[in-house]
Amino acid sequence: MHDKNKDLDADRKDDQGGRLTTNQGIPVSDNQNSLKAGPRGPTLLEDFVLREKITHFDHERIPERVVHARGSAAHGYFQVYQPLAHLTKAKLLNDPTLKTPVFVRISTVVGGRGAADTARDARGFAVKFYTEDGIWDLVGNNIPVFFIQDAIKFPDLVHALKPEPHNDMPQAGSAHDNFWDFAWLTPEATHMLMWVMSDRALPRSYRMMEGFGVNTFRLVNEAGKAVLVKFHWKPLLGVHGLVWDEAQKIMGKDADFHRRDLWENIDKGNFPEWELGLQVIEEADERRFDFDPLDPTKFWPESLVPVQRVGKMVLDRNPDNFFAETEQVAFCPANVVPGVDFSEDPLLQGRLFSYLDTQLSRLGGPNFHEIPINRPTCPVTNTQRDGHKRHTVNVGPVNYQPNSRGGGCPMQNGGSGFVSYPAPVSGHKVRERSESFNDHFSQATMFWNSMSDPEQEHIVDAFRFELGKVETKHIRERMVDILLHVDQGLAHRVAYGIGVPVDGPGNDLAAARKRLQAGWAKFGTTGLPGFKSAANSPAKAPELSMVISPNYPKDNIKTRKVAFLIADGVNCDQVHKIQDALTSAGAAVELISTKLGPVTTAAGKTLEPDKSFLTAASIFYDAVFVPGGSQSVGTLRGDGDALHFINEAFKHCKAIAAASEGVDLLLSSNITDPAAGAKPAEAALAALPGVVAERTPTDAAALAKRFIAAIAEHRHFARAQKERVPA
Ligand code: HDE
Repeated sequence: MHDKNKDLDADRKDDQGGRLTTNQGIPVSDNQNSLKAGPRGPTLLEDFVLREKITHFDHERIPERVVHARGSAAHGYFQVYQPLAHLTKAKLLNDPTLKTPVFVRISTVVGGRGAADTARDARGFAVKFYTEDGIWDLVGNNIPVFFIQDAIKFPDLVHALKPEPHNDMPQAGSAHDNFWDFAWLTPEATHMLMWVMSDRALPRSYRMMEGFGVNTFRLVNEAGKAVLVKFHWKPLLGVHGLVWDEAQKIMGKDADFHRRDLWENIDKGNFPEWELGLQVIEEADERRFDFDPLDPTKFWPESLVPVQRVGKMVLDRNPDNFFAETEQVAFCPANVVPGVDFSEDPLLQGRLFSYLDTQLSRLGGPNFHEIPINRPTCPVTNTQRDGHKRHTVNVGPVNYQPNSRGGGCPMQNGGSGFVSYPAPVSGHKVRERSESFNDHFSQATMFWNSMSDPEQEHIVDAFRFELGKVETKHIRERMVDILLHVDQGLAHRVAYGIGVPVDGPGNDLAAARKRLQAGWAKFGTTGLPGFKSAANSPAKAPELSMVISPNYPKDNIKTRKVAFLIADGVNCDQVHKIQDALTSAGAAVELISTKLGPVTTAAGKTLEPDKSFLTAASIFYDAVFVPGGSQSVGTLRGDGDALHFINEAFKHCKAIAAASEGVDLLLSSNITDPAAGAKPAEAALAALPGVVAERTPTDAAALAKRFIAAIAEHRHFARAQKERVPA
């Protein structure tokens, strides 16, 4: 195996134990005082120690990425299960003994480098494979479709999404007039809007999130036969989301929520794993579907094109230095190895140009491939030389080709090098969109129809939130017109929440279409949609739902976080037994109390809380347990933070367990029985979905088992009562 980490060892440097020098190696006598003309006098220009230090500091920042500025990354490896010679000649996809090193960066798209992790946004999912044949960058997102069909629209999309130019607000979010103005004038964005308004845009963890290559690529085998392919990353921990209220609160209480989660879990040895999935369409079948496989606003339903899981990626090492690795890494979808090739997807074609171009200025010149994290693990030999920040000292006089002085070296590889797939191309030069890209709504409707009730509810709330922040009335109205083309029920529910009147169901669609078409014609939307309805796509695709999909198993609680609320007098036996059961099932438990410092249990023993209510909140946990102990629960019942903890966990539909007197804390909270619309009696409380409440627990193992089953479900949306639970 090529080992990227061994390669990086040459560049790793630990300054511990060394003597302080300048960058020129000159020993520094005093790093606390600048050179002055007398202790109270002015600083002298000759102070090269001060000048070098300040100058270096002044230039420590580089421009942040124009999109995907905020990200976290990790090292790992990829291994294929079986040779895929029938599909591709890519070596890493043909040798199951080969562990190909990877560096993966996951990012938000819109926010700046210092923005918060849990904003509503797509997430970038960029994988750099260091293969024997050079770098392959699979630069994807956690959403399989994109807003636009043609790269020429990308700068406008990003301008509209980013903070507005006059006041630089809002940070990291799309809830503002510019974005929604662009959205109604860009009907091809409708499908992706559905994804971004869903809980997919609020991942619980980067480790519990899918990745997609989005664009269509080709795989090419040794015989030169090509297929069209979509790449998927399927997380083995399942796919889980936050809810919006929770995500917003986390933005304030821990802006680094996802970054911390990834870092801490890799640190603890909980290495995240994803399986690589392939969807393959034979070139002969390219026209068989009611979507065009080259259209990046469409996904390929798995019932039509199944996903084959072909290998596994494991992330097992945190970076050593955020700047050197995570910030300086440069991904580019144009970096492909023999066996992988591009399709004519017009969005991909534009991307092939953009990444190298932006990196030239972001990383300061044409030699950024020499930055250790970007350096291939295989040899790099060519006649490209010089330029800003060149590190390699190329020796010898020969820097041209062909040459005889150097014996013709470096030699071309001919057929064993990267040979572009000879896709037949013909046509007139035109600025046009293919007719086959014209249906902008059918898959948005399929997405909506595939959601469970709570997921639909969340999408409605998200549209109401985003459009509720839009101040320009006609933008809100036109977005309702767009949603009428997705689903009339959706449109009516959104319209109700944002005060937009809509015509009665049945006769409103034609009027909406007229209004939209007039607007699109007036403001320059090209490629007017044909409003085709899908012919051979299924009405629903179960894989779209995070709740219903069989792709996302809910059978374990590995790496979930559970809070135990304790105070002096807590039942220590219950704490230990439930804690042992949960940790044996792979969860992490944290003890939370009114303050830090030892808690004395009812049995006179000592427990050390991990956090106090000041530094912990229910939003950081997947579930909460209240052990018994009358004194402990008495204290917690008198503590607003403890009651809020329970209310909030209930409101966010998380698993809640209580034993013995712990049940009283639940009864004192604002937990509401959704059926009765009122506080439940004790018997009804224990029957609520996701609530395990036992006044006289006889068998801790049985209680833990029920609790574990409730946590594995992730959320219990059946009891959603957000209006009634103050939290
Ligand atoms: Fe990117 N994108 N993008 N993008 N993109 C960048 O490259 C661009 C698109 C994606 O962790 C930039 O080095 C264009 C789709 C990720 O470093 C830039 C178009 C998808 C990352 C750029 C797209 C992506 C980027 C900014 C339309 C999902 C972060 C900084 C034609 C498949 C990679 C940089 C990292 C970054 C251009 C559309 C994913 C400006 C022109 C679709 C994950 O070059």
